[in-house]
Amino acid sequence: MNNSLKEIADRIKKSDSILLTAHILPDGDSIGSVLGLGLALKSLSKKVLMVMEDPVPHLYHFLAGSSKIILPDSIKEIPELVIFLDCTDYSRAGSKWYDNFITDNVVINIDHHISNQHFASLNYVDDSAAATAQIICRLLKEMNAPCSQEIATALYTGIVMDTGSFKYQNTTPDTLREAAWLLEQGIDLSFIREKLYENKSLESLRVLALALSNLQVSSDKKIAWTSLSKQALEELQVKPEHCDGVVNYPISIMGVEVGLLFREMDNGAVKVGLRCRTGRDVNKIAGFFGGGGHKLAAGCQLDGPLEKVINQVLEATRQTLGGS
Ligand SMILES: [Mn+2]
Repeated sequence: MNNSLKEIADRIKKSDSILLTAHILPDGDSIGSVLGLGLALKSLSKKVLMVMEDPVPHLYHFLAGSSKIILPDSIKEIPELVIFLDCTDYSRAGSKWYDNFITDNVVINIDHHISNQHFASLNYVDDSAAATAQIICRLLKEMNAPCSQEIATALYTGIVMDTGSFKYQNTTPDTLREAAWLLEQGIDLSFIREKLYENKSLESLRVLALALSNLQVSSDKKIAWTSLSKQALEELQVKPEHCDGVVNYPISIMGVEVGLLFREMDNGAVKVGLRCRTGRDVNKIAGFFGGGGHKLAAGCQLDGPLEKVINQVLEATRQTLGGS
């Protein structure tokens, strides 16, 4: 059962010290939501603790306040109120560091995932929202909280990242209305675009070049895949994070229905990233190998060697596509 946004707003207004957290392996929406709400509450003179179990990725360091997000080890006092953002359940925020805070405290859960467990004392889950940041926009208006350019930039980043720059199916008229409201707060689109999309490392482009040169397509042109061997990655002297986003290239070829990326890791295991077009389901393929994700984007991990894994996953993919 959902509480109303007004109930959530009233509870927040009553609290002086508030801890905000979001899921592990933070993304644009979790960070944007924590910063957007966190900075707004600070400007209302609340004592705010922003906590995440994993560090903020370099990509999001441009967001004001990102250096104020702390690791659980640095928490020194127990807050009055704990708010979980973009988390389907407690465990999404990490490994139990929050146990001390959730037993006697009021906990608020604000999220947009359909699988949310309504785990808190007060819950606001809207699965029609494209991003948790979109819900935070509504909450700020409900609270009459100020939305500075810095707050708006964080929330806009959350919406942009969860909608693939307004390309994904989750983009609704309401998503665009909240984005429009953020634009009205004076955000600088050129600044955000440069930071998010024109800020790549040379290493990441070198990895992409390697992946594209290894690109292969099945004889029926429905499956495209590429691989990054441990040896080749070592020669380029790159880190795993430099491989982010490469998985989206095989599926971008005209007519291809499933795109795959095989990356050999230091320990010899192979990470497989799977992408497909609407109507197909790579979650099933990943699940077959003990992995998972969503219909259109999933992942799994298999024991090497690389060539064996490529053959196994290609075979499973061919079967899923119907004997092609
Ligand atoms: Mn999200």
